[in-house]
Amino acid sequence: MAVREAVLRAIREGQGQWVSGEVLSKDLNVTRTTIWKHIKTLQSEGYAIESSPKKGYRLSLFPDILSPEEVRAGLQTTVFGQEHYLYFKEIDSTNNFAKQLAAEGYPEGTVVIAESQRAGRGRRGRQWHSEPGQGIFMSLILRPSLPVRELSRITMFIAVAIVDTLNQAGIKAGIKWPNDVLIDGRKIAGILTEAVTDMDGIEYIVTGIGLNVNTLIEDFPEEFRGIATSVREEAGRSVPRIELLQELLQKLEDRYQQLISGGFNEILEKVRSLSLVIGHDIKFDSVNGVTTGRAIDIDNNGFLMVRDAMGNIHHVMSGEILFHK
Ligand code: BT5
Repeated sequence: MAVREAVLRAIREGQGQWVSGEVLSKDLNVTRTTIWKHIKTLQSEGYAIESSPKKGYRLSLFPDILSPEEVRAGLQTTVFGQEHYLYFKEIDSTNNFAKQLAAEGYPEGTVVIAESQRAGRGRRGRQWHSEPGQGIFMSLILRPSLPVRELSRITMFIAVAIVDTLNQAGIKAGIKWPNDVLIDGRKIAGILTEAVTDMDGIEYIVTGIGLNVNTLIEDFPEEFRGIATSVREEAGRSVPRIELLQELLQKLEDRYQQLISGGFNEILEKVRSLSLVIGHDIKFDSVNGVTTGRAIDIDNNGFLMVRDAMGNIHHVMSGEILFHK
């Protein structure tokens, strides 16, 4: 057997454990430098082999990279992520890029994915922390024929699809209207929906999802450590992102189909049942500035219904919810 095959076989048989370079060189009767050269070649071919001067070599069993080859291989969706799946090791923001693509005419179902973002965005210019290689940072182009007033329905179906995906991984989560997915008060995912509209309605929508997958609490910037969580923290083990993303794209497509075929009521019911806001006293932005009231329901357009101290009902389209009690 050629040395190359023997090296590959030995580290494969190591099943993710370290295999010492010294042992390899003795077993194969070649110098350690020869082993090292073969490892280099294998790495350049794409094998995820780690090397450590003390421990030797280790082949990562799950190369957990969200490249089109890896993700599309088991993707069962009809449209989402199939024909147009744009993948970046690093980008400023997947939403920014997807907006450019949408303006150029890229179709519904186009997906932009990045392993890391230099300028991941939340709403109102806030930052989204994108731990390199540890999360799902994606944007999806949609072109629904919805009236502009129903735009909030988009963020709702996305939130439900994220919760569906987490459920599948054995994790229960709730929705903090309008765009946060939380577990025990900590944020696991955020949604950023941006739309371009004209007189006739919605021209296109780019909806961005940031989902913390394998980030450990200590890897978040200090200011987010008390408010953020991840799939890994909740499940107690690291989770292959490829499968999670395939599942997410499927759930997104299923829920979107439901939405555009007249099934928003079921989505709304689900949002109501998962809502962490309904029934709570909250502060919210209104035309009069910040007002307090009790969140009582979510209406048919996806607006939050809040009753203020005077008994007036406000239909809040978007905004910041601060829990009051
Ligand atoms: C959001 O905004 O929650 C929307 C986040 C959307 C991110 C995705 S990633 C792919 C796509 N490309 C982009 O550039 N963006 C989208 P907002 O509700 O404004 O929440 C932002 C707040 O969440 C921050 O001010 C922090 O408090 C918190 N935060 C930031 N990064 C976080 C993280 N990784 N996990 C949990 N919380 C985080």
